[in-house]
Amino acid sequence: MNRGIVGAIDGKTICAISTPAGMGGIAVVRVSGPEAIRIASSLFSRDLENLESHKAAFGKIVRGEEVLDECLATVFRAPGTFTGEDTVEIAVHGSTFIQTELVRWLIDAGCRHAGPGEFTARAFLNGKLDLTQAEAVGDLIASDHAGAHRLAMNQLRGDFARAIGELREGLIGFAGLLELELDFAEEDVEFADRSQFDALLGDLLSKVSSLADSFRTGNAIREGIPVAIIGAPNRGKSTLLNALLGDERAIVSATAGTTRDTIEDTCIIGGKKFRFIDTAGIRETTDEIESEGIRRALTKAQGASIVLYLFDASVDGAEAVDQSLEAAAIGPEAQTAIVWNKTDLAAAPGERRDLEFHVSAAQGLGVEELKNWLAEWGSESQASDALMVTNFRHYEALVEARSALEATRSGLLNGIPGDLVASDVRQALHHLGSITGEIDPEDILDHIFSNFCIGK
Ligand SMILES: Nc1nc2c(ncn2[C@@H]2O[C@H](COP(=O)(O)OP(=O)(O)OP(=O)(O)O)[C@@H](O)[C@H]2O)c(=O)[nH]1
Ligand SMILES: [Mg+2]
Repeated sequence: MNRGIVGAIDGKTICAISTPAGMGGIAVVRVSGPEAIRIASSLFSRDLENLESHKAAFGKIVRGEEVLDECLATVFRAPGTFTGEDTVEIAVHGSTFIQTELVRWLIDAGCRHAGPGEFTARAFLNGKLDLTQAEAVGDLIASDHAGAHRLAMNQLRGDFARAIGELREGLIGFAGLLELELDFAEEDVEFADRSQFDALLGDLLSKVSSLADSFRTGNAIREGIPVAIIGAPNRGKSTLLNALLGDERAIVSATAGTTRDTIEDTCIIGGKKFRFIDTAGIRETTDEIESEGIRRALTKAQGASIVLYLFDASVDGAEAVDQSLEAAAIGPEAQTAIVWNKTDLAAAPGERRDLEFHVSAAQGLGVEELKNWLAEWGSESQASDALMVTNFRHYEALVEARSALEATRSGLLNGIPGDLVASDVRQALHHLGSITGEIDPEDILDHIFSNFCIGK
């Protein structure tokens, strides 16, 4: 049987290299479990067993006559440790040989090699972290810009878990009232006031909904705010993509219809991550492949937070703007900016509108101004300290909880028997609990921790 990481946790002392694979200045090997201090001490030139918690000792890794390295060993005593178990962190010189040899010696001395995410899984099982915090550890390690870092820190601090906890409490209170009513059902009394019920439920629903809806923004912060670059062929979309990225990412040519598929890449502007999407030029065509490219371009524009609609100052007239915007039918969710390109060849025609930029993508003119606006837009859209869902698993659970709550509400409105309504409430509780791990089907836990790498 294939046992997941949570099922495989056996109370043994585990060890693993916790720094990235490969050679470095130093590397840290982590040992955690009841025998951690004794085993580490048995390979160390100095006694670690009497070392105070959170103190480091400088010494040598030795086994008999063999000396492996000079290193620093830090002792952390349970329960005040990351995993909640006795832990020793051994900082050795970062040679791959020393690292793997030390792990081998530790295993010979009685450790078991840690599974993926096992340190964090132990922290969760020992009540040091809830599930959202355990996931935040992974997000924090993966964060590559300020926005993602801030979200992971908020989640690690437990803000999100607290909000979910409050929702669960509200729902448990609601379930209590409902059960009270069920108990008295035979006596044909309606115990609680149904309008009060509905108000309570409406409040829970709107909170769950707004959290679920925050995923769009939260995900944009983490994965990059989607910015679609669209326009007719040859307007310089690919040239602009390259200028924004500072990289020759897309092919540029004077032939109309050069870009056929969508091309995406991210870059960080003003601490915000943006995901730029270059698309096929929009025009009437009978070419099957090009048509598909245009369909994709319009779909990307629909899903983007920002659309940069490109025009060519040397060929397009002012009237092209309204015609094109109307034809593309971009929804209200996207912020559309007009970009007049090739202003090195001709001045942009017509009155200047709000949110209109004049650039020469080929010469890099005006691109800085466009970037500044993007950075500002990013800061404004993400300024709120409101809680944001960034994790797909949480989003899914919230959507499930929302539909269970909706079923509860319509059940109550339509006079469905109370025990059926109660089962919807239980479903909602189950989904909310799955976010923080207050229910514990092992498969959910395994799914989360198996996405971690060994050493976390
Ligand atoms: N003079 C001038 N030429 C430009 C500028 N930007 C792009 N071009 C030229 O315009 C032509 C088309 O550029 P692309 O970036 O391939 O245009 P595109 O919109 O991606 O075109 P498709 O992929 O065919 O839809 C190329 O020859 C570019 O060198 C500019 O700012 N000034
Ligand atoms: Mg192109």
